[in-house]
Amino acid sequence: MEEFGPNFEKMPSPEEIKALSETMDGTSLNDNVNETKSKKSKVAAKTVPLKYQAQIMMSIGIPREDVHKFADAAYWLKYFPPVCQDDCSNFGLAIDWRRSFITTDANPFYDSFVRWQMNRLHEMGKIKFGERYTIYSVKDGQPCMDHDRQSGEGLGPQEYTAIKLEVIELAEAAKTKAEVVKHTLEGKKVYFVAATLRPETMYGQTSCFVGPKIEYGMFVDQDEVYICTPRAAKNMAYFTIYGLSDIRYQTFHERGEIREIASFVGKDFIGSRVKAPLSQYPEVRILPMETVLASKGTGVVTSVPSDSPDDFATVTDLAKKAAYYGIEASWASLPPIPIISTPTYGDMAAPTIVKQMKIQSPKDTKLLAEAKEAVYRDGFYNGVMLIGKYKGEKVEEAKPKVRDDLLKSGEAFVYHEPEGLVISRSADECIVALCDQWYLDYGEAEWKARTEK
Ligand code: ZZB
Repeated sequence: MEEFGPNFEKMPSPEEIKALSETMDGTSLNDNVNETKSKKSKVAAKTVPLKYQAQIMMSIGIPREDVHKFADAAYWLKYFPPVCQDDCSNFGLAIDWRRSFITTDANPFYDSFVRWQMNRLHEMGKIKFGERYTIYSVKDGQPCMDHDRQSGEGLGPQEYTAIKLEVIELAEAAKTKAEVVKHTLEGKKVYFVAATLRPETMYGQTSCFVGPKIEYGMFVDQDEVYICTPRAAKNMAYFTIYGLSDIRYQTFHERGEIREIASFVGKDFIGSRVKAPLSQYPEVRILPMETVLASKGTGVVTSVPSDSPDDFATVTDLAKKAAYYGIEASWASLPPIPIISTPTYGDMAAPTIVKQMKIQSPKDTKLLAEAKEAVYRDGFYNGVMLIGKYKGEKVEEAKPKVRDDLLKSGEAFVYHEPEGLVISRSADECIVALCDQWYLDYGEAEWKARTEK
């Protein structure tokens, strides 16, 4: 125990840590040394900027002269189990340690058990290889799983449908900024890309929102140009794998290649005319929405005031204060279209609930969140389509069909991003990338049915 346990008496002095960091990259960590010393744990390693493994090890009390021993992977297995046992005993846990064992190939018995298990699963066709959407750090050039994260543990990829709204005419301010790239744009279609979880509501689009202060870019891919936030473009750039991917439904044919040809703020686009797929209106306008988050989706939000309380509150406000927002009232006044019938809120769920809850403005964020939840639940589980190819079908059934149609027609593509902010230990904001990997196919229906018998 003595030999392997952490020796807090021998904690490195601030000078030692400073000296170490300086020999490593010439920078100093002394501002954080005291804080580091008081948090001897993985948490400390995650919350203070310790850059090297050696520094993290010393911060948890491993003497400097022992750090080099960890270069041998087997030494980790020798060092940590007794420390862990000690901590458990100090907690007062009653554990029968006779049953403890190491679960790597350092233990030949356990290793042969895992080999047997893997070979069995392989024979049964349950071990597969292929492309999977994975949380990924571009800086590290590899997937970033829980242990590699500074924050965002437990978060996975979130899938959206990215709707392509073709530009008919850009607003003057955006046109001026795009003037210098006129030649690049020649012969290409330009699209605003809106991320949605509700593809079945696209029949009811009456406008499309951008955050007036948010930064957007124009990104080129072969014959098409996309307008979205740079953050979203970075995600889109990793949905393909060279030579392997089925790229029909993807953007950015070349992995990792992001070609931003012009940048804008949302305000530049206000008033632009676009074609919204499936909408009953032949064209709709780009309008401002203060509550659009730059950190979510593409930063472009298509507006369905019949079924989204946020959208209804925003267009109502915009129409009322058109002069203040510098828009024409008519741009925000296209009547909502009844697209889904719900038992609780009728054919115009969003206007109904906004009235019922007395929501006054888009700034009533708490009430709007409640309204959204209620309308979403009622629409998804109990709603029936009033329009389109799947008229009369339940929303739950129509949703994937409408989505497939949009993907097949090229009016949408699949978009993934992390469900929340994920930062790697190397301080990189992670994205979602399509990666080749081995995986266990436990979840599919036929397998479940067989094991449940
Ligand atoms: C069309 C639509 C029609 C939407 C509807 C909703 C509803 P959630 O569940 O909170 O993740 N959205 C997308 N990106 C942003 C952003 N950057 N900032 C603010 N809002 C954004 O919500 C997902 C929805 O949030 C998306 O689906 C999009 O609006 C919006 F009838 O697209 B939706 C009851 C909701 N109805």
